[in-house]
Amino acid sequence: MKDFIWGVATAAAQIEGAFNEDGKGLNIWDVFSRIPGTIRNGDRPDVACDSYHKWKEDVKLLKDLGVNGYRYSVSWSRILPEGKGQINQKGLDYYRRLTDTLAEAGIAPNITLYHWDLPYELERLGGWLNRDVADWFADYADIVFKNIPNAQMFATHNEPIATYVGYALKGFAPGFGLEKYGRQANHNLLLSHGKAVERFRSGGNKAKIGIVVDIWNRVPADPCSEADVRLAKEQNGLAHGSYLSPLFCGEYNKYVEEMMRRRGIKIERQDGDLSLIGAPLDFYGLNCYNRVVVSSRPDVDVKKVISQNGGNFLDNGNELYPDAIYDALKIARDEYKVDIPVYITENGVGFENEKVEDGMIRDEQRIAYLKSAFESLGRAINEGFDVRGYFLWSLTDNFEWNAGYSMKFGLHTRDRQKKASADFYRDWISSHRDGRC
Ligand code: GCO
Repeated sequence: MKDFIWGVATAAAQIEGAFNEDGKGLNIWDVFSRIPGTIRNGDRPDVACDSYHKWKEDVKLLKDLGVNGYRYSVSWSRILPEGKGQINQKGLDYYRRLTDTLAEAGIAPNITLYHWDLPYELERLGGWLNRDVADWFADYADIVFKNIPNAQMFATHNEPIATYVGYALKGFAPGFGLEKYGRQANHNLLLSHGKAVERFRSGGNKAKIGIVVDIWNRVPADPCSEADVRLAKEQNGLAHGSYLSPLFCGEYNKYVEEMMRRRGIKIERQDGDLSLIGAPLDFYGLNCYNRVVVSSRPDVDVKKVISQNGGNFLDNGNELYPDAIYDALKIARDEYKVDIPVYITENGVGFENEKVEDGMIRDEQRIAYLKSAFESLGRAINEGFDVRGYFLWSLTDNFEWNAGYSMKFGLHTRDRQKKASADFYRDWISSHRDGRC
């Protein structure tokens, strides 16, 4: 396929550091990570990979890999320290320089507007629980659309479920724990997406716009058990269904509606919200790492079931399930009517320990994972799925949210030392330019 993109993906809060430099305002992860017990080893994103200062080194790594796309996010509070109002010109200039440099190097700039780092000043106003956030986001998005003209793709949001987790399950920033909050945050976030898309279209921007939703397909441990099948369906509905139904099917997900009715949860929605949320997009970004086998029976050891069925595991305990991407593409197309071009916007694997030999990190397990993912991707493309690109997570080890720096996903270390997988990916790209795997 002409113009297939082989890229890598990163996110501002995970790589940039410089958390309080050159006018940047705090975001909710800067603050959350300062609460004792939230992040493993008390790690903080303050410095991360120092990409704010070392972005040229990152571009060099991208060139060495031979990628023709780079997916990164811009930090809302670096551009608008208070989330709205006064623009921080130095922040905007940073992203403009990076984007222009990539474009000149023939590396398509693919910008995510929101990768979980809400400006803390907006959190103080209620954050994603305040319906006004949809307009604040649209205003911010518009500033980026107008000031970064060389971007080729924009995603409004990355994995909206992370915001749900931050408001309903305490696990992520800002750290609330009410289902009702999670559901309200979801709604306001989707609305912010719709309003940003509206602004993008009215501005006549020549780039493409989409959204990134992850799919971790829940599969019943016992496909003959009605309870397992029902559990898997419900979990899928409550997870990716929460987003894909309103975005692509023009309706709220039935499992979400059922759950809210059962639990007496009411949230604020207005007429017209759904049609804004469901506005046509240019692409769908699929983040896909693995499937999840679920059982309704607490006495069932899911790992055992997988092994008995011939499944394999990586050293980190993750299942090595080759068809995760293929299955997720099928779900998007068949269950949620996604009929626009798809980019795999994230795929990769993390380890706490990696083998070092003769001073080189021999991350063979990552290579095995990638090979099997590419095979599955190839099968999907051969069968006619309209996949236009693949972005590997991630360029360097980075701040992996609650896992801090202990979970490593990079083709390079944080100090930019190359791992064996970087050579593997470079060679893979050069022999599969056309996207055939
Ligand atoms: C994710 C995030 C990344 C993670 C990656 C590895 O979308 O979950 O986009 O920020 O670091 O997925 O867990």
